[in-house]
Amino acid sequence: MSDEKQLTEVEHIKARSRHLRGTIEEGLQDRTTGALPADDTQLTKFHGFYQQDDRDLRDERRHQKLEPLYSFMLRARVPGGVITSKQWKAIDEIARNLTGGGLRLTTRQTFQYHGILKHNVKPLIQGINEAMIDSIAACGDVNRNVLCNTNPVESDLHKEIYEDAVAISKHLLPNTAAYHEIWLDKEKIVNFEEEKEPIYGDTYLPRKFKIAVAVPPHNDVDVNGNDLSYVAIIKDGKLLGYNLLAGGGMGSTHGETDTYPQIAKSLGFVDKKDICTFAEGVVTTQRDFGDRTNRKHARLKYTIDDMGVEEFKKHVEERTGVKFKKAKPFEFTMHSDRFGWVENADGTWNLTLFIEQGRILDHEDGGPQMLQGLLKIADLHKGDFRMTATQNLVVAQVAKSKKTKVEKLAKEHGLFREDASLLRQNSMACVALPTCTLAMAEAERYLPDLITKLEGIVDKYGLSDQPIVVRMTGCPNGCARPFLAEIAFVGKAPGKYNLYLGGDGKGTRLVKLYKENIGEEEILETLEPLIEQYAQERKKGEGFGDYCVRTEIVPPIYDGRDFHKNPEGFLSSGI
Ligand code: SRM
Ligand code: SF4
Repeated sequence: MSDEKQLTEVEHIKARSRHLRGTIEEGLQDRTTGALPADDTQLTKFHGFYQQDDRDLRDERRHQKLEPLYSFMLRARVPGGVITSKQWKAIDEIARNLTGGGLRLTTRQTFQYHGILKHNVKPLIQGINEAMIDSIAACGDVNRNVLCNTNPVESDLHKEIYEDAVAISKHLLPNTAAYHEIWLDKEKIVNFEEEKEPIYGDTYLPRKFKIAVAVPPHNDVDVNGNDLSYVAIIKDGKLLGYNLLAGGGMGSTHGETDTYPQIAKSLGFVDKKDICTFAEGVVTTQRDFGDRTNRKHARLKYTIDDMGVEEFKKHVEERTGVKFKKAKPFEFTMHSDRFGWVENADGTWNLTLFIEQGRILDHEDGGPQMLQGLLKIADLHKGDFRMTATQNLVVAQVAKSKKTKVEKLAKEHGLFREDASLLRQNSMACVALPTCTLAMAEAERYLPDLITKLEGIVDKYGLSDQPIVVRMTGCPNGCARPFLAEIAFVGKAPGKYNLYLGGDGKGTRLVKLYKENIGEEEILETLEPLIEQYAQERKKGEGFGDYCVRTEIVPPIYDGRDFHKNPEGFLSSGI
């Protein structure tokens, strides 16, 4: 347990928050500012929203002696990313009426609204709740949205696994009534001391916590970017149980080598009946042993690396009263979504749409009317929608008779992008500017242009049929999981990025820094000869990241503790 004196300020805010209530209600009433009191902005995360300001307008507002243009971003909690057509219509209406417009699909299978003014936060939360969607625990130091492989009805097994993901999510929800009191006007609990948080305790977790459920061979949920992952073990069409992996994560800080992205470590196999017991065991071990004195060292990956896997397992087993069994073999071969149509076991069809950087907008400049297109599809479609962990959208369980109409609508509204190259389809960027308070460089607004330039190079060397996983983030927090890509750009300063290479295209190996702090010209000058070499020298079926490792352009990194090391004999790895 951490020493009380050294606890971070956030720990104190949580402790005195009366289970996440703070003074959020009072702050909402204050119309003299568009902002909330600073302490409450830590607590609102647990309710699913962040205070932001438009960074494009900061200087102008400062010159005009105005406070920053504050608004809020709200993230919904949608385990496994499944939304009915009826719910889609409701979230669309809210986007039009109460936000800055549009929706943003995230890298964790949910959606965000941006640009919500303070007085609209409550009506918005009430609106999504009326549609049976909530935002509690979408952010904050608790377990967040549980990811699940996106084609859960492709077979009965997928459905069963999706239901397991939902069960884990429910089991780990905070118990506080604060959300219902503040946003849904439910009766207030008079004596909050009697309100118990049996899993989290009064100060919740030391840091955010993330869970994914994967169905091999698809690693579409990026198990290695999660604190805890369940990998379904299937034999002869039957779900035997899950291998558990723990301690994955992406966040790091430039120049601080004791922070690093990490690959999850194997804990062992657990029976299906024990999935929630083990989720609770891992979460409470992290609750009690995670570092509450330094938020940069507070994620589960550091708890496990400091304690050692065997010791960590021992603590979990003591709490659960159940032992881990020997991990069973599995293999991932795919990292990305499968675009286009796929038939389900029940004869219905799933259509995976490529939504570039997850942004769904009705463009003003005569560009695609994406929101409208999806609304029309939701009107006609009786199945559901599934958000993927790579910011794309599946129109799921489409009746065979509706396939042609759905496809036509998707094409007419820029949602079915047959022109998108494989490079583009496999690219992903985080939100970054203008809304993200932590962004050091552009990502979502810039990557599409950079991809166009990279497409030129890839085409020139005859590699347009080669999927290469390219990811960009505006800072090293890693929201688009760049450290698991084959080529990663991580923002350092406006227009400048660190270039990393060497992921394996399956999300099971980390990238390594290749060049630091470079702008577009140098990015293209660096990558072109490497891509040319790859085109000439690659082995059959060899991906770009694997080629970079085989030819020792970068060393292979399977443990984040090696992320900053520079082994001798490797070209440029010491940059
Ligand atoms: Fe993230 C913080 C956006 C997935 C690691 N992330 C943020 C904030 C809230 C900035 C802030 O704290 O003020 C960003 C809001 C930007 C905006 O304007 O919307 C933000 N993160 C996102 C999203 C929307 C990126 C996207 O383009 O889709 C993703 C929302 C996921 C969701 O629906 O829950 C998102 N963030 C991730 C992921 C990927 C994942 O979880 O699979 C990671 C890396 C995995 C991990 O957690 O290790 C990630 N976000 C972070 C971190 C670094 C955490 C760390 O361990 O150091 C921060 C900063 C922090 O927590 O202090 C952060
Ligand atoms: Fe913001 Fe950095 Fe996350 Fe991008 S990676 S959304 S810039 S915190």
